[in-house]
Amino acid sequence: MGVLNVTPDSFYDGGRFLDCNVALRHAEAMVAAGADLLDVGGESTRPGAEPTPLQAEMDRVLPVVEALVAEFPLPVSVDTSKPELMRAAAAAGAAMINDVLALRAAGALETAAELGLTVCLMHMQGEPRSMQRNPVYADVVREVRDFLAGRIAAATAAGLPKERLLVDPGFGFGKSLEHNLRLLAELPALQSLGCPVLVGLSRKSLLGKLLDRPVEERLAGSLALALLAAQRGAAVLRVHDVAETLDVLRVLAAVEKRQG
Ligand code: PT1
Repeated sequence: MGVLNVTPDSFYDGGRFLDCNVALRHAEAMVAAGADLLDVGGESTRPGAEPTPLQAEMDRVLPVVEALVAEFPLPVSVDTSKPELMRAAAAAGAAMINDVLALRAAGALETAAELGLTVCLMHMQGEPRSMQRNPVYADVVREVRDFLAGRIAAATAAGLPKERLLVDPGFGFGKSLEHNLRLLAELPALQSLGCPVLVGLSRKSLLGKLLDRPVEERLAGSLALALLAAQRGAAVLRVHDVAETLDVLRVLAAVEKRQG
């Protein structure tokens, strides 16, 4: 899953693809590199980010979704928590909703069920503005798994078939370095939920903390995390660096094919 942010304030590519044509050229490069899916976001959810008003998010995202759907044969995902944008994105041809709030916003569950799209349900403790202040868990793996099980139950009760759901532990969303590393080490524990696991680790601050490197210098670390996640059963990797990540996955597949 290639990340396409049309925001002024995203942590890595903020402001780079605000212009719809620039966004489309970047999408083209990710598709040429082998992306299977593109994730369009118009509201930054990085730590400390301020909420984006609905109209601004719609104005950023919808023209890009329309152009992507017209130009590329691959599914387009929209990274949003707002039911109004979910509805408009579906009308524009989006195939998937990527919701960091896991359909907890008012009306989101009903809207997603009605639209019949694929949905990614993500775990977050707190809200972006303040989630990194002091994240606390007794058992992070069990709490994230139990939360996701609850959201799967809520979604299926609302009429979303389980076959259309993905789950995501939400790396960096209300988690310390220790919490993020435990979740990655124990990622196979999420397999029991019975939905494909999506992970977003690309260039995040856990690598800043681990390696003491700025966001521009986290590619090698991101590739290591992508490999570790894939080996632990992640089905979808949400990444900025599609070509490099696919090289890693090809190497992994070549070795796994020969394993007894
Ligand atoms: C994610 C994700 C996302 N991440 C899904 N959607 C972001 N499903 C946006 C940092 O610590 O992991 N899964 N949509 C980006 N959010 C963050 C969070 C960016 C933390 C940076 C950090 O640096």
